[in-house]
Amino acid sequence: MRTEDGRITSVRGDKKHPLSQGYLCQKAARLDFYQNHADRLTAPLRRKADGTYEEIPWDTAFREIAEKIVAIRTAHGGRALAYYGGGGQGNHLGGVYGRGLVEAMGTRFHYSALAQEKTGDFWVNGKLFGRQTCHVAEAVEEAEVVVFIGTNPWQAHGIRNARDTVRAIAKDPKRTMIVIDPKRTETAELADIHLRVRPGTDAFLLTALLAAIAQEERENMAYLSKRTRGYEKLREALLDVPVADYAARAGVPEEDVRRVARTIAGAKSAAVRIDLGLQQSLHSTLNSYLEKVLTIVTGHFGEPGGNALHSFIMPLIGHSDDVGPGSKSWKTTVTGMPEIGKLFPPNVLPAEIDNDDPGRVRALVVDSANPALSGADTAAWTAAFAKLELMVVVDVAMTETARHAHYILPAATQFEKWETTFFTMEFPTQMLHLRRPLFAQAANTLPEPEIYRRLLVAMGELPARGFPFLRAVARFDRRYPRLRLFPAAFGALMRRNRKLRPYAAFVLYDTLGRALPDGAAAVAPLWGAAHLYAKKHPDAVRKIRLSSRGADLGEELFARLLENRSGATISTHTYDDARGFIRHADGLIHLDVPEMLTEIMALADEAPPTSADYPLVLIAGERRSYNANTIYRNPAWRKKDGDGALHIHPEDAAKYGLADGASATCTSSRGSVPVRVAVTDATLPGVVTLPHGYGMDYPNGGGRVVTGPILNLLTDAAHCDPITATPYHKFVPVRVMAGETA
Ligand SMILES: Nc1nc2c(c(=O)[nH]1)N[C@H]1C(S)=C(S)[C@@H](COP(=O)(O)OP(=O)(O)OC[C@H]3O[C@@H](n4cnc5c(=O)[nH]c(N)nc54)[C@H](O)[C@@H]3O)O[C@H]1N2
Ligand SMILES: Nc1nc2c(c(=O)[nH]1)N[C@H]1C(S)=C(S)[C@@H](COP(=O)(O)OP(=O)(O)OC[C@H]3O[C@@H](n4cnc5c(=O)[nH]c(N)nc54)[C@H](O)[C@@H]3O)O[C@H]1N2
Ligand SMILES: [Mo]
Repeated sequence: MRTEDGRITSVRGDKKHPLSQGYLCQKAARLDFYQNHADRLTAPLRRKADGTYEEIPWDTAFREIAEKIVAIRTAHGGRALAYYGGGGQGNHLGGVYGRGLVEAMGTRFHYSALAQEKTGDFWVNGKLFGRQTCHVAEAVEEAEVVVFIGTNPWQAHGIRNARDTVRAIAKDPKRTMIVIDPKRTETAELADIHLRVRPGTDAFLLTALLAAIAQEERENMAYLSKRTRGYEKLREALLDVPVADYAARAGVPEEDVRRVARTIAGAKSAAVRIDLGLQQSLHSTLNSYLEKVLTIVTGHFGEPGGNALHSFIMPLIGHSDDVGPGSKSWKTTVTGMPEIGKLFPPNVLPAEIDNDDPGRVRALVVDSANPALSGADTAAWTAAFAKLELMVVVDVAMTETARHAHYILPAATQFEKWETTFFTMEFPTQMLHLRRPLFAQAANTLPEPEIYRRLLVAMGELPARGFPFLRAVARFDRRYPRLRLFPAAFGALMRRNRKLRPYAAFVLYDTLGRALPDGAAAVAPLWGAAHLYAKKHPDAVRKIRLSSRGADLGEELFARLLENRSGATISTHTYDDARGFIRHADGLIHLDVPEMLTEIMALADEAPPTSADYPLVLIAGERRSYNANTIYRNPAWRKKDGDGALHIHPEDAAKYGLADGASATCTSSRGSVPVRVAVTDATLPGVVTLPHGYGMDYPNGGGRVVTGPILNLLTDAAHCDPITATPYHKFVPVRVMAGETA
């Protein structure tokens, strides 16, 4: 990046970056719109009775918030407190410290955006592989056959160097790219086979694919008997499936289903990459099961060029046992939703707050999230926020969510502090990038580690003076690295003081952190993570050309991370390692998941969802060239699609009297939003689409102007997956009418 007077004047890819090798996605090129804009927060704010805000000193903010949290915890217990977010796209380091606040609040109610998309995936992983932390990578760079289901990497960039990678598959005559998507996306246009599935019918399509494989006896039986358990019952169910009917239900020709089944089964290697089109639609959790079973029954899972379990240096998720006797897991009080991967689903939070149950959620801390816009049912969120006894928002910007908070704490931006992301989900080679600050912290902002440390001190959870002895040991170690006294001293303190254990990150930050060069204190928890990682995967870590043995290996890995400004590889695994990541005691993949089998059998009697009032299906929230969740607030960052047009098929446009470029109103059972119409046959008849990441308001001509659809005015939180409460954002029944009135 080039900078001038606090501005980012140009952004280019870094050729030395081990993963991107200089590739840049369209969002990153315009980062100055994130760093500099009119809504940046520059001082702690407290809400006044009239709803406006006054600036207050940090110490006042910490004292008052701490008092209120402790009072609610004392009066009602930890179940009255909830935490939302903690690290967003590109800023995961603060989340490590946010977990400390969750502990201090005495709650397990950690809500996260991840739990409105990926908890079905985590739940299935728990069943198949033994732990919800078992997470699947996909070798799209090497696979002979690549299947993209419900994802558009061209725009969303969920795979590495997405456009180059997709183009490379398309160009290679020996490789096959299969795209399953209702829309003719940029990715689908490059596909060898595009199955234009009807929205919400992937469960039928995937079941038909598996049934075709089973009925034509194309499973890899040798693989199944060696690596899995429990296929027999699933097979019996599949043998009964009418492939032609299910294909018709999905709107896909039966020959195409059979051809894809044969292509995957006959491939030397095949990898499946999925995302929201599958996860935020009908049968979300079942879909996550079926797409994994596809590469398992064909014997590609865990084999070169297929999907494989990977390691995490800093796990993004935890494991939650099923709720029951002996389990520590919680269910939500009113809606009864269990935690999955140690996370709770945003979809139920408004209902958990907005009720008169004595056990309701009364206090909420939000960090790096904007649920007022990103959560299903915006109106429900607004009502719920008003009911809270305490709401605190930690953000860099004055967001739609922040505007409801009692206290707003301004964080330094991702370019004013050390940062990183723990989206380390590659296989076989993993990397991590610790990013250094480019600018000094703006005005009266603080980085999250400091925000949480001071809050925990104010709550009486951490000593105000820190850990002077351990700090001295850390300084001493830096002068005499050979002695290395810090690990033992740190270990002794943590063993002696049980109360400190949930706060290990803060202890490291205060001690080792202060001894690190270049103000890198916030990355100190990675020292611990590097040690644990090196201990667990010594061979994989040594393959990145590190030579130490024993505890020195973790030290060397941490040093490598600190030194490499462009990011560093941290491990190279083998496929044998990946098989070892399965956590069932027998080392096998357990295909027999009763809940999934029941849902598969029930498909036979499922009537297609139709609605006379709302004849169109809205895919509410696609990724396009100019959306970036709700992160860029200034609409000037967009070079096109300024108001996030509604895509509609020419047949429907004619039917409803909508001309290209016209104003219209899109209405669901929950609400209406004004839209601009774009007529295109990239979408299917009966299906309209709107982008996610619009609807923010921003100062303009003295007032605040909303740009594009406030999408979640249309979505209904109750319209969700039964196991995970993941919203069906990609299947919202609507009608569209000309003109701007509802
Ligand atoms: N440009 C941009 N990139 C982003 C983001 C952003 O805001 N902007 N956000 C990031 C985030 S948080 C995420 S989670 C990822 C999401 O990344 P993706 O999931 O890849 O993005 P989407 O466009 O939401 O959905 C993917 C595709 O699902 C298809 N789809 C819709 N309904 C169905 C269905 O019923 N079946 C099938 N098979 N497909 C369906 C859509 O047509 C769309 O092409 O993107 C990340 N990248
Ligand atoms: N209808 C519909 N709704 C959707 C989706 C959809 O496709 N359709 N997609 C869903 C998906 S997949 C996701 S992931 C969610 C995303 O929704 P959210 O989880 O709410 O996250 P973002 O919109 O990314 O908002 C991130 C916030 O972090 C703030 N921020 C940026 N940098 C920092 C920092 O360094 N520190 C702090 N403290 N804050 C910072 C930004 O200002 C912004 O307010 O939206 C979901 N909502
Ligand atoms: Mo997401």
